[in-house]
Amino acid sequence: MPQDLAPIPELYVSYESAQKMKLEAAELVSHDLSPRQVCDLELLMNGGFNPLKGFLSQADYECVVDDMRLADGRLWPMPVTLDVKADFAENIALGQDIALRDQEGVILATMTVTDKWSPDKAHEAEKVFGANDLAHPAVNYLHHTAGDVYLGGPITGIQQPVHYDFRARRDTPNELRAYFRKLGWRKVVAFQTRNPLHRAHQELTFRAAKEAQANLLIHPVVGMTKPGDIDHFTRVRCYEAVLDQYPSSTTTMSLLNLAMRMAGPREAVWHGLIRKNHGCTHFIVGRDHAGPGKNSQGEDFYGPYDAQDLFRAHQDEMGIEMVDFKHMVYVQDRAQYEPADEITDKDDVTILNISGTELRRRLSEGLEIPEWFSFPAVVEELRKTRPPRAAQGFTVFFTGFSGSGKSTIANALMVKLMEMGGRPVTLLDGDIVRKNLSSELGFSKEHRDLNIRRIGYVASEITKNGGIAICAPIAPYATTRRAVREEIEQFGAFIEVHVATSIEECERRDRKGLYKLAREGKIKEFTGISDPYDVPENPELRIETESVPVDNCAHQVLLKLESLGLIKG
Ligand code: PPS
Repeated sequence: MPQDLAPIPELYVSYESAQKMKLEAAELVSHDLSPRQVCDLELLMNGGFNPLKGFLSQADYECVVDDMRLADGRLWPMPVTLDVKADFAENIALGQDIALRDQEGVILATMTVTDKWSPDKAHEAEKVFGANDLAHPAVNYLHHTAGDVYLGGPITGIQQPVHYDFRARRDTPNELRAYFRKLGWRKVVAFQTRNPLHRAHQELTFRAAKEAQANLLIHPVVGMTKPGDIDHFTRVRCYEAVLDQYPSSTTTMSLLNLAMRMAGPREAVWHGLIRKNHGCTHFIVGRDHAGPGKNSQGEDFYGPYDAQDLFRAHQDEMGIEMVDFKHMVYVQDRAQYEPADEITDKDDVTILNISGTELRRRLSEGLEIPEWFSFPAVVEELRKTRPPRAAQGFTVFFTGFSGSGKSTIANALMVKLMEMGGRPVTLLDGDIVRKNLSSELGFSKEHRDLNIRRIGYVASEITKNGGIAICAPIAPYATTRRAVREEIEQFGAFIEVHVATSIEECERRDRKGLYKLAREGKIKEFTGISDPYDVPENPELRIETESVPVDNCAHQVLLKLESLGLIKG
């Protein structure tokens, strides 16, 4: 397929016009873009999403959802829509210009609103992602994060979103096109990735380039990838370490600020169109390209080669050729990587492989990662960001009735952990938090939830930064505890400890005299007396305190932490 390196249309106005527009746009009603919308807007403005000229109109949206095409018939597999809250949309009239601001409030673009509609999200999920299943990250986003109304219309670009990181590694489609022109790269094969590169990837990308007799563009996504992925800062440092492994001047790397949707086959076609816009002639599509993991039934959302099939069916129209991914394995006897399907003496040689799960296990337990699998510099970076469990931050979250003994046990645990040393320890006790963080809150469901979410936020920051957070609120609602768990588990372990002292025993002890007042109706909404408590169903640990000394209760927690590998005995 012929390479096209002529400049691609961008949606930016000239510098002078932009200065003028910026002043005028300050008067417009403005929409604060979500992180995903900032990514989308950048690629709209710089031509990465060519031929789109703005966020999709309703007619384009409906055709894209149902047929993977714009209303004029051109191939476009992914709805790129501006979702907003219904109350914001209510005050927007068709034909009105709005300003689009980034998260700091900088005006990046204006949009003339030509369309406004409430999408059928379940239908969008079925058609675009293959199932209306919340286990799919983009379906979950659609239902739980995206606004209920979509606005469509053409964009006028004022300025690019600002990036402070890896600036020299970020290129617009036109910058890459100019680079390829300058170096005379007539064929370029792009490799899309959201994971660190190990030796197998280096081998397969090198082979793909050789096969297509092309130069190689490592084109990692640094916008938004699958929740739980390794952060892009670490990944880019890893990619930089691997770049030296390619023959010099055959390969380059550029960062793509795309917000992925993990839409498998449709996403592969989308990725191909985006790379075509960046001046590439070939694109590597692997097994389960942009796969979102398992659905709520524990099955894969897409077949392993669905993405390759859909890409192949459209590649002529797209003008970019697929290079299918070879599954590379390490043949120990020959000390080299080979495509699994080309090994004819499988029974006579030893084939080695380390899966993603095994790699994570080795990292979390601080075990060896062999040189045949990855490059020492990559492993070093990964070890920094995924230290062994015994060096990671974690949260111990006590829950139970007032007077159950949470604070006493939490205090004892804190002292024991401080005696052991190694990581900073912070205690977020119910009473302390209510004095310092939540002094204006009462005990309604809404206020209790807010209180627990604040504790969860602070604990997640502590956990992220390698510390130990010990929380000891009542936290009566299971859904709120679950939300806090999810927030914290992105960064480290969450150990829920149910201090299971019965309400009768708490009332008998009545250390603060509150139960008496609650019985007399002088304190309202008192947990266990006049307010509910959801007993944790599957806490990591349940402690009975009635005839067990505090020291022993704290010791039970320590034993649990030890068994989870979070502390060393
Ligand atoms: S919650 O539900 O998690 O937000 O509660 P928490 O922040 O842990 O605060 C509980 C402490 O506040 C005192 N207190 C009450 N508890 C329960 N219900 C009502 N209505 C209430 N009013 C005041 C009580 O002393 C709790 O302290 P602890 O340490 O749990 O005994």
